[in-house]
Amino acid sequence: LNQKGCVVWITGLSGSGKSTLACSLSKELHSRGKLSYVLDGDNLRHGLNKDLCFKPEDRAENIRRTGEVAKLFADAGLICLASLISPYRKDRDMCRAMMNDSNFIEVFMNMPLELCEERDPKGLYKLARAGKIKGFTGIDDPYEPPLNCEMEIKQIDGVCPAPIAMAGQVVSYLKGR
Ligand code: GGZ
Repeated sequence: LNQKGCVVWITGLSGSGKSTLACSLSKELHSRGKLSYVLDGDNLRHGLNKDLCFKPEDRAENIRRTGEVAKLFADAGLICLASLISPYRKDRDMCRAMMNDSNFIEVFMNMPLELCEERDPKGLYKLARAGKIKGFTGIDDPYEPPLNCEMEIKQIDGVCPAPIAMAGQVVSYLKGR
């Protein structure tokens, strides 16, 4: 296996396209003969992290556990793609601190809240606006954007890059390091 493991940590609001990027990136890496594994916040909350809710301590624990698992995958030589809102800077920095800094690539899905809310794939923003979900990130819970992330994905002239283009950006970055 001619590859060095690492963690690509994808952070951003609900509906910003984290899971879409992770999925597209995993396909792109596979087509290049690279082994990857996706750890998706929403999925992990059905198993490993099903005892956790969304208060700050629980989000911190969600991210800590996922970081530890991601590190194991990276140690095994895989490119681990972790897609979690991970709204708090200190939680993301804790994951970075768990591993060799050069093995942690933080990717910020920098999409405007308005876009995420308009997409609202699961209708959660609507529920949050109606007060039926409390502590929803971006509505009545904070999101702290990264200050020093390795990569940022954003709209160009108001247009969101296609998943394949976003994946291409990350692959180029990975190749360059
Ligand atoms: C944010 C919430 C909440 C609240 C449920 N705040 O877009 P989704 O629906 O499919 O993914 C979101 C998921 C967030 O899980 P994470 O593990 O990524 O969050 S964190 O990193 O903050 O621990 C969203 C759904 O769960 N969801 N309630 N209150 N997102």
